Order: sequence, then C-alpha cells, then structure tokens
Amino acid sequence: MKCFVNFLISACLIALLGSGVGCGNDASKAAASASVSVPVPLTNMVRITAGTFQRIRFPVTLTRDFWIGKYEVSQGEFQTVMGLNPSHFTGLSNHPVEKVSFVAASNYCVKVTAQERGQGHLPEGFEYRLPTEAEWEYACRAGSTNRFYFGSTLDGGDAHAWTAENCEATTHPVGAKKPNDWGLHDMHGNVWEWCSDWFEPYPAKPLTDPTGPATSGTNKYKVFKGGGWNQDLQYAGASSRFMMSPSNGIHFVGFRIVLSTR
Ligand SMILES: [Ca+2]
Repeated sequence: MKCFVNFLISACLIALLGSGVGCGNDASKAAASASVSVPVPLTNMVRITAGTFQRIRFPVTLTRDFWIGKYEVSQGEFQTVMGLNPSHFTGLSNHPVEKVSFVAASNYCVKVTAQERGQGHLPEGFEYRLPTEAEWEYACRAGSTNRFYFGSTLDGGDAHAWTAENCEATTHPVGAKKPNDWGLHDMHGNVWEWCSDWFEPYPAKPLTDPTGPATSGTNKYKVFKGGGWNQDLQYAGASSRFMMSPSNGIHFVGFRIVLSTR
C-alpha cells in the first residue's frame, strides 16, 4: 500500500513538473494501469498466513499466504458487481447472497478481479477466486483441531453460528455472530459456502496445497462447506462437506472470496 501511495505521489509530481497542470487525467490513467508489487486487497479481506492443519487423521499444508473475506458475500455486494440478485430471501442487502450457483459465484470473482486489476491493485498472477476446500477449512479452524473452531461440542454454537436451532428458517445479516480467532464471521452457519474443488472422497493421506480432482471425472458436483440456516449445527463442523452441481443455486448456499495467486 505504501509503495502504491508513493507511486501516486511520484506520478503527481511528474505531471506537475512536466505540464504545470498537476495530477490530471493522464497521471490518473497511468496510476490505474500501473502494476503493484503486493496486492491492495478489498476492504474486509483478512490475510491468512501459510501453515498446516490437521484434517481428521492427516496433515494438510498450505504453502502460500492468502486473503479471505471476513464475511460471506452479501446481497448488496453481489448486486453492485453483477447488477442482479439471485437470492430467495431477496431485498436484504446485508444478508448473504444465496441461491447463487457455483458458476455465478465464479463469475463474480472474475468481475471483481477485472475491476481491481483495472484499478492497479493486483500484481500479475493474483486474482479473486473461490477458496479451495483446504483453504476454506484452514481459515475456518483458525488453529483449532476441534470439530468447530469454538470447541468440540455443540456448546457455544448459538454465539457463533446461525443454524436451524436459532435462525427461524432464514438467513441473517453477515457478521452478526462472534468471529473465529482469525476474525472471520459465519464460517459455521448462515449460508453454506462454495469451494473450488470438484467433489470426491477426501484423500486419506498428507496433502500439500490440494485443489481437488483436476476434472470432475465421474463426479459432477462442486464442494460447499460450513453448514447453514437450513440444517442443525451438528452438520456445520469444519471438516463436514456437501456437494451440488455447479450450475445449480439453492437458498442455503452462498460463498466468500479469496485473494491469492492461482
Ligand atoms: Ca457460512
């Protein structure tokens, strides 16, 4: 960020000395097309440091830092970027967008990437995208080895998660429940969240930077994680997973975004 600010100041000085008209359109265009050495993330992106987590019996190692959304993507954010709102519980701008397909969620990431690249906020190779299943679970656990980031039993669920026990059969504003230790809200409950992996049985061995099967193969479904308003807390554990066709949207599945290299 500091480098980018310094660049802007330099661009203004060059324009001022060269033309005598200050930081005008030409300088602004030059700044917008400039590449930065580190990403300038959107507001409410939380940086996650690379590391290892224990997924049931085997370690999973992530070798690259990444940023992940502090909140699920809201209806208002989706409407602003895509110009439409597919949600079942419509007209609730601070609730998570739902009934959004994997394809539509991916398109949102592509459009945000294009916008941020146009603003000069992304170094070459960085993009907004859906999290891998491993990135999602690592971020959800926030260092915990328990079933939930808040513990190994259902106690404490009401403070941290909107699930069937407390949600009154609807979504709720993002961020209303307590976050995990890394500051992420609604990792358990509110809406389930799309991940980028094709679904197959999770490999029973140590893994490094897993991205799931390269292609769908015989499987035709994408993974989603974390439980939602439609089911009890017992189904919202950090390692639990479910799947659906990437072209389908349903009123209990939404997403959050990651900023990283591919
Ligand atoms: Ca969620």
